[in-house]
Amino acid sequence: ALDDGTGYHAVASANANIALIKYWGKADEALIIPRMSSLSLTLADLETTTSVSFDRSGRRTGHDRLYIDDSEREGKALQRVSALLDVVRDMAGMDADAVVSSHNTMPYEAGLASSSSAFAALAAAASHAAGLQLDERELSRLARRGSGSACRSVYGGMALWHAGHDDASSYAEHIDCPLDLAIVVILVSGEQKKIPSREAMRRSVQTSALYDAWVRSGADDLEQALEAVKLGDVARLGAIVQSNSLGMHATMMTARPPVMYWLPGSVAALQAVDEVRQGGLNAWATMDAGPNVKVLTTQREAARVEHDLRAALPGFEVHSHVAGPGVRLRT
Ligand code: 2P0
Repeated sequence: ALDDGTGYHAVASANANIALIKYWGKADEALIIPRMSSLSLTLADLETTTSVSFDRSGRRTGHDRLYIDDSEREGKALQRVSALLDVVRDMAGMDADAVVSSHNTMPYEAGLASSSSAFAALAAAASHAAGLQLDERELSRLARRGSGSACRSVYGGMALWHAGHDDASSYAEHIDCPLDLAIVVILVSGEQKKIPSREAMRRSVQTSALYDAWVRSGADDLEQALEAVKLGDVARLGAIVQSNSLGMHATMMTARPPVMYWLPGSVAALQAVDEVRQGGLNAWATMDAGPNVKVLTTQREAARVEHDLRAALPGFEVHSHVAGPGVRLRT
């Protein structure tokens, strides 16, 4: 932390990650302990940079300030940031208001507004500004308190989030991957979703008759995905990834009331991915809490997959991403 005389300041960057084996549902809502372990790939280009300054000169007012892409935010966004800052203040035994400023550097209007990069960058900047020296596991646990998927963005490339059963045992770690994977994003819509993923997963857990079955098959999917990674078998990995995502969406569609993130363009994109794969390329679809389709492929094939998808889906933006770095402090 840099002490400029009035307070403590740090800046950190993190990249968004896409789950290959999904996290969908909490066992503990307050601590964000998931019902299942998950596996992800952190992506290049989709980056959040966040600065945190604790004001130690004035009296604590109990009000932090938050700026996202230079516009001040209040309400829910500020509440979630302040809640994570409270965890940090508690750990550091400090009581100071903070100013948080966050910039997203996305190469296009992503519609992938990911809390994963945001809370990983916030956890790193805030803990450092508070003078805490956390190791990667501790940082992953802290990021998890802000947003579950953020615990995986601490790491570059592939990460495995162990569900665990309490705060200490629920964290992510890096997984070595012999495959050079890439993700091609098909932008179906950049609009903000009407149902936040937090609410959507709660509804799936509480009301979908398929939920327990999905948790069981998810455990099996993870085991098989890790085996495929170890063997360097991208086709085997891709088939599991695609099926796992569809299973997650089945729990949403069977929730009451249902959660349906799919748009007509999502179905068109899924069909185009099938056609590209039938043309002989590795291309496996996965979807998150929104209408966009992400395609797992290899770095070697990414340009061709991108090209074929653009041809099949005129009017859709298509962008490919290689694996990106883990969280890092800036000076
Ligand atoms: C994932 N998603 O594994 C899953 C797949 C979306 C679909 O994690 O409530 O923002 O903050 O823990 O991490 C998105 O949910 O939710 C997510 P909280 P988060 O990437």
